[in-house]
Amino acid sequence: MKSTEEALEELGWRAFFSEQVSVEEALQCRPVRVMAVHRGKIDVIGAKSQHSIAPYIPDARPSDDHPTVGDWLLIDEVTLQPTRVLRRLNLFKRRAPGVVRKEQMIAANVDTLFIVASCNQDFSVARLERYLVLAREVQVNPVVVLTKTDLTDTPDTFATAARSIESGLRVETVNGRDPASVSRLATWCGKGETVALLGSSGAGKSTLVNTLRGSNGIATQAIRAADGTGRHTTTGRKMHRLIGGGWLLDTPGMRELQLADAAAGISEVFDDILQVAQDCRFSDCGHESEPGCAVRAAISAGTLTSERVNRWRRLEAEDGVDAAFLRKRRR
Ligand SMILES: Nc1nc2c(ncn2[C@@H]2O[C@H](COP(=O)(O)OP(=O)(O)OP(=O)(O)O)[C@@H](O)[C@H]2O)c(=O)[nH]1
Ligand SMILES: [Mg+2]
Ligand SMILES: [Zn+2]
Repeated sequence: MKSTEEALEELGWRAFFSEQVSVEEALQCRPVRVMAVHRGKIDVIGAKSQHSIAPYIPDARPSDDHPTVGDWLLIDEVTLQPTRVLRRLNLFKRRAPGVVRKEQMIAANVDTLFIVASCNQDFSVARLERYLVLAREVQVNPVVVLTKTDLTDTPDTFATAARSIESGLRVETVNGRDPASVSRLATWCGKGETVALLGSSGAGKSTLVNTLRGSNGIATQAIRAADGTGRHTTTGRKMHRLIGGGWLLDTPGMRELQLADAAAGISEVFDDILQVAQDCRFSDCGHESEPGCAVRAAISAGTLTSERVNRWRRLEAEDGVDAAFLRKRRR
């Protein structure tokens, strides 16, 4: 029979988490991992049990202390009530859509992020860049997965565009419905590994999960919406176990990913521009009409494209507004 430790490791348990649990705590509580979050209930799995429990932690504040999918929780052995969320390896968040500036947790304790996009008119470098910023911000290994290669004659055009975002970026092209084609993604889905899938609605996230699991258990979009934007087929976030022992975290497609506090991620993804900008004559150069602007010079010389520079400025501006707002609120 499997030991408790082995069973936990298959769920993604590792020293980073066990080191947070004191001896006394271990006597009264057991660790469980959050598999799904519903309204008023969360599904958790431990070494020897699974439960549906209330998600509320007494006195948890700020709201980040409440559990999200992928989290490790300690629950009371007797009452099964959660006592605390263990410190996270990482946490994916976004700015909640709408006027109110609120952050929304997407997933925690992720080893690899599959950024899923399809090889068709929905493909957008700007959108991939946003997801990549998110991955770099929380220091999770990103893999761009381009689906629907069977529906295009030129999958390489899409792959080349994606690779140009960042040198060394891992980009895989697949037919998401073909097991042989998606099998190379298994590299990231080994025992105890957690992979989160993010991307627009209709990109093929749930299809990938189904094919990797070898089942059609998850509902996927039946008919493609005529306007190409897609309806949301998946509505909740949920972890799915693979035969190989990995965990896939399926999420609903987002119409728009609004970054929250992503300055570090932006600098990493757009490092090429920042390098050039160091040579601008003024350290606070706005790269508009200032004399001695190295960024504009690079655009003229063809070493940077104005499209990429514009996308960078848009993200910087968005993030700047956000950061200023947060500073004000904290004060
Ligand atoms: N031909 C082809 N169709 C695909 C491929 N991947 C996904 N599809 C189809 O595209 C549609 C959308 O796929 P889903 O897996 O539901 O997309 P999703 O990303 O989970 O969408 P949401 O749950 O709404 O966020 C479905 O009809 C799939 O069958 C692919 O590689 N090739
Ligand atoms: Mg889906
Ligand atoms: Zn400049």
